[in-house]
Amino acid sequence: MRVLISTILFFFQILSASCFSETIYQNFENNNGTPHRDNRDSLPIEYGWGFNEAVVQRSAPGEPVHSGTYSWAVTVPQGPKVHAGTAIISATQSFNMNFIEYCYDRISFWIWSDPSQVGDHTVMLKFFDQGQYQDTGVGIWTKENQRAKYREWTRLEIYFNDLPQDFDLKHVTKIEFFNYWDGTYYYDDILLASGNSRQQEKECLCKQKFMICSHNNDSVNQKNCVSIFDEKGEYALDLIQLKATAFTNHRE
Ligand SMILES: [Ca+2]
Repeated sequence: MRVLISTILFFFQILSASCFSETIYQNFENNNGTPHRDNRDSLPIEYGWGFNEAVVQRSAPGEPVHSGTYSWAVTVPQGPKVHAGTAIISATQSFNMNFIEYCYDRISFWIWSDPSQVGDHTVMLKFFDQGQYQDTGVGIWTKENQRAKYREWTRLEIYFNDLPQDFDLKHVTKIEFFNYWDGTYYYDDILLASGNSRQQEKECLCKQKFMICSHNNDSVNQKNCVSIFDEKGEYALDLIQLKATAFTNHRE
């Protein structure tokens, strides 16, 4: 009987430790679950990459950071507009993230903007899934009242219901950011969010039997932190299996 009670208590503790209210898509910090890239012959490392001549890297000391130690610095060159940008991968469930639409209704992010055209500007996010939008993605501009303020941190968001009905929110491979004007931009704290309180969010996730990783919590081991349970309590993704192929199969 004592063994049974101990066992029940053990699993209760595991369950308590496994439900967190915060879901980070990417915050660019060290050891946040982002898979390490084995081939380091070119920069940048793990967190994302630039395209069409955009130069990207983690922020250097003294550059704008919203929280933690690093943000993501993007320099968009002069030239054809809206063609240069950056892809960002998620810290956990990389290249295959469940946005848990039952509990979250938007993605939010912080941006520090220094465009060549001085002023406040909207930002485009492009979403890619493992279904209809695997190759082309779908681009959504932030609303008119959602503009990155000139040279100060601004929180912007995109609602999931602005995406097409057939976009697969359970299997998101990556998101990309585009700015209309050339200039320098910093991104940080990209999060899945809702209008609910932290407690409501936590209850929703636990009800759905989702485990969200918190890399600041020592009680959760690294293996659990890079994996997620589906509704049946089984692993939806094992990051360890992805490590070998993630960057050869999915990078542009
Ligand atoms: Ca950060």
